[in-house]
Amino acid sequence: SADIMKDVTLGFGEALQHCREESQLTEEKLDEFFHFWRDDFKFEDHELGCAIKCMSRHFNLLTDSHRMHHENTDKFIQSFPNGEMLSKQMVQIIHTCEQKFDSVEDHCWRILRIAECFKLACIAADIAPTMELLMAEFIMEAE
Ligand code: M21
Repeated sequence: SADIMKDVTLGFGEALQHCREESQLTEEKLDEFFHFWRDDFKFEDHELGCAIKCMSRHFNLLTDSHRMHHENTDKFIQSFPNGEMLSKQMVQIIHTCEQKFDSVEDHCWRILRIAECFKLACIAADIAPTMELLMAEFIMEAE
């Protein structure tokens, strides 16, 4: 399942180029989205939350109230090889994280907290991809 998450991360990360301008995220702050899974990745910048919001919207994964669109998110994850094995679990993790931070009114801040919560829950559930796996695939795609 680390392999599935690798594909979902790289697929989701493709929206980054569309969202740099809107989110005002500088190249240095997030040169590649797969750094999301690094141990030292920092969930500090408001713009990062805005970028993830924009990327989610790019794939139509948000409702009008900027919450996860369950059906679209499930379909998005299922669009990756073996995604159906992980889609229910991922949607559940994100939903649980959403509830935890529901009182945060600012969309970018709330989504940033949800993203951090999602990462930690994936590591705990042993479905996070390894950096080695992500790097190898990223380099292959670039070649
Ligand atoms: C699947 C690979 C990376 C995904 C990272 C971001 C996931 C963060 C989830 C935020 C969802 C926002 C929901 C809004 O309530």
